[in-house]
Amino acid sequence: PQPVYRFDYQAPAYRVTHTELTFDLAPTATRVKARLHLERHPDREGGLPLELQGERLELKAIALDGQALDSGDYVIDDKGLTIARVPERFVLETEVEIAPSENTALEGLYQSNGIYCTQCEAQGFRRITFYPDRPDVMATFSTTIIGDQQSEPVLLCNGNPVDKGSLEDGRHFATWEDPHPKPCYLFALVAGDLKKVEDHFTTMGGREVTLQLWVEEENLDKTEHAMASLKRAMAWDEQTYGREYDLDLFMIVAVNDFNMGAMENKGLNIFNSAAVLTHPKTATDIAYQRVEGIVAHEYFHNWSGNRVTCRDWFQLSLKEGFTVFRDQCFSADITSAPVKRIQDAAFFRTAQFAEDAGPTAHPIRPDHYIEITNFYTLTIYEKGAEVVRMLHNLVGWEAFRRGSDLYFERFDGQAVTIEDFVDCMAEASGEDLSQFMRWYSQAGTPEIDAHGEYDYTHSEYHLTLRQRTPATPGQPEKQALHIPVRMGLVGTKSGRDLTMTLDGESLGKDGVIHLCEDERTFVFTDVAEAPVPSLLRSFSAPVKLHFPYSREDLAFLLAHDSDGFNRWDAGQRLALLALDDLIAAHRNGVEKVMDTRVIEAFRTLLTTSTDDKAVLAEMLMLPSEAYIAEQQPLVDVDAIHAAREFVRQSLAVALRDEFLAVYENNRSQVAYAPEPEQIAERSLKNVALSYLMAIEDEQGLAYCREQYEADHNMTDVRHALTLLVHSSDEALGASALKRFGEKWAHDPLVMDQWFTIQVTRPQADVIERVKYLMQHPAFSLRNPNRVRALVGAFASHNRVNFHRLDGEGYQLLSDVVIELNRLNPEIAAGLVTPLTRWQRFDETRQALMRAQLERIKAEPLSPNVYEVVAKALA
Ligand code: HT7
Ligand code: ZN
Repeated sequence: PQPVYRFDYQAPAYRVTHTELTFDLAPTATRVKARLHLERHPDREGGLPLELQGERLELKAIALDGQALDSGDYVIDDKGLTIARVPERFVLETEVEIAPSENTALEGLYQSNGIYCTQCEAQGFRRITFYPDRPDVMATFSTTIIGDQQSEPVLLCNGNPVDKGSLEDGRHFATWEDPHPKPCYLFALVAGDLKKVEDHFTTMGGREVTLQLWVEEENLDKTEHAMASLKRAMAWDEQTYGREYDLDLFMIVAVNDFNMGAMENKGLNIFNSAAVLTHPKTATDIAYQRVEGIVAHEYFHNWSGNRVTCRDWFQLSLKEGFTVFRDQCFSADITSAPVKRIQDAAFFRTAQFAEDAGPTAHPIRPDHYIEITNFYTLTIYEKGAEVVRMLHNLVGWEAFRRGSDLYFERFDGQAVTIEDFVDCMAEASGEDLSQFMRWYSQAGTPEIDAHGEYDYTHSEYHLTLRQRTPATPGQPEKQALHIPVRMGLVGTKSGRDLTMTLDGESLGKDGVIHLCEDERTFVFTDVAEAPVPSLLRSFSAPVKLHFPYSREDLAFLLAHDSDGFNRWDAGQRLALLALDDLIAAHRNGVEKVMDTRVIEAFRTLLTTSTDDKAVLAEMLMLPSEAYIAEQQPLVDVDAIHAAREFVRQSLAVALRDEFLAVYENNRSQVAYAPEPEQIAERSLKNVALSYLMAIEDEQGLAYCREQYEADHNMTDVRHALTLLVHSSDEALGASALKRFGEKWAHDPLVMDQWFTIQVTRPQADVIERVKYLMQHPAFSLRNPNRVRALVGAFASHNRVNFHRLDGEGYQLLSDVVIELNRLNPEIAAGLVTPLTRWQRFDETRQALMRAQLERIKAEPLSPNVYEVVAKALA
């Protein structure tokens, strides 16, 4: 497969001003008629051939300006249709046949549980009809859908419904018009037996918008939270960004088979059912929060993505980075801002840092790709959002908002670039952002080596920061980035933030310093007492910060830092230092000894009263095995697991009574609501229960059983069941697990949780369990949620077993990847990721992982899997 290069961009030779589509639906023989109103692009010369993309389409008819074309007038190959000679302005009519029921890739038009639905981003529309399938071709659409009255009573499309009626043979039709020009990746169609819940929203301009949520009938009782989230998101976008919804109807449809979380099609968002359905008995707090975030994210795309879209797919982070930033701020505003930041940063530092350090590392704006669906990555989304966040912090909210207004106004209805966005921010703020732009082109995680010294004689604090970014594939040399470091100096005597003065200017007690060169020393004057620096507050830049903190420094920051994020981070760093020693001890066969400073720090946390239970719960969680591994030059999965277990158990033994008290004080059983205070209590209580179960404490076990049997809400039930099933005595959880599986056999989203709980068991027999569960009637390789819940969860969240020294875990994953490569290349390419991260394992594991990658590479591969595997082996 050939790569596409960013610098090869050219405006399209022809643009489409209006698109008329007619779908005559049938599972194996859907007919799609297209009437495209085309004209030469003003920036391109005349006489160029018309090139339309099209894949897996059977052409049935073709006419230009009403004249049927001869087979000699055009060429069709596996990429599309080319007509050598066309006029300056013309109408092209085509009719093709496609087979939605055979579409297992879930791109284009497919059937999910009998429901017809589409997924066109990034390049799925070319599986529907011949079209210039690129985001810079924006047209108005008029679509007629013909379906069976019985099996497809509901016929939905983008925009507004304008006509409907009955036809012969039990068929009926609906016509929709979308007045907003859009690229074809935002096209959507849904047809099937769906039921709706309806609500309304009055926009700030007084427009009455009908909101509809379409689901299968049995899920009607799981829609309340998504609808409430949508209304909150609509109000937030008006208040925060001045963005108003622009149609009379906004629809969300839930489907079972979906490759990602959801899709922002204009006026008709299509959602993975897991990203929209909730009920206290079936969904955890985390699922509720995820639904809220995704509903908001897709809604926010109506402006950041749809009204203003991307010129080409290299600009993907233009819409995704900005929209993730917007959804993060929304969630922070309606839940707990510090906890949201801690959770986002913890995830980012584990998963995006690993991506940036691996063979598929790429800039936020890549220069080339083979398969664009492989670039829906944490780098494009999450690092893109971090960069927008830095921009926001650099220019300040008011200038950022002016820049955002300018961007939406200047580029409304256009397909633009990342420069266009950053230029608006520069114009609105007057800042020179030219160096900042490097964040978009340079891959890899910058590392800052910092050290500081207090000069008692002159009352100065000297802080030196040096930046370096490790080489990444194709980018051996790196340039200095503009890194904003938010910080404070915490006085060791007072325990308070000291006022910072830099170059004669006051930075206040919490300020930002800018590292723009390779190295710089910042001299703070009038520093009245020796401080401990609190650096990179709120994770102000997506970098790794190394500072030679002593354990005493970290315990001090954990107790005194005014920044909640850095208090949490100090605890994580303290735990990591203790874990380092224990990992070494395990490897050297030396007796493990617990660092009492960690125990005392935890004791203080547990016994000091706090209003912020959510932050406390986060502080009591140890760094994950994946994050610990991220810090190690050579990953020893067994030592990491053993060390972390040792810390958990030591803390539980030493602080058993404190954990019990926390559990007992936080188990109110009020009616479930996904509200921040309740979520915080549940989270704190369940962290305490995890510690008690780490030592299988008798009282803890009794509480755990009680919590499971009380069946109050899924958060508590799932947590208790996980602890029982993951305990060393398998019998403890066996009966509960069986009953859970029987009770929820009818609910695929709950069965996903049942699969995940079992395959993340740390005990050694789990691989057999994974294989066994793959034969379970509730499992299907064709459903991405099932694959992620079972195989994905095993490979990513059961590190000791996936990395088993006999290579069985690797073999299992590659078997699945090979099979899935034929069915759903996009999911297969994502699933292979853990195998591609072989570089920091021991030689034996490296060889085993590479052998499986070679085995996969020897297969006839989709471009998706090929690209990932080839990079991993390069
Ligand atoms: N913009 C959407 C991306 C998406 C997608 C991409 C490739 C293949 C399938 C997909 N489904 C959705 C989702 C979003 O970021 O909002
Ligand atoms: Zn998005």
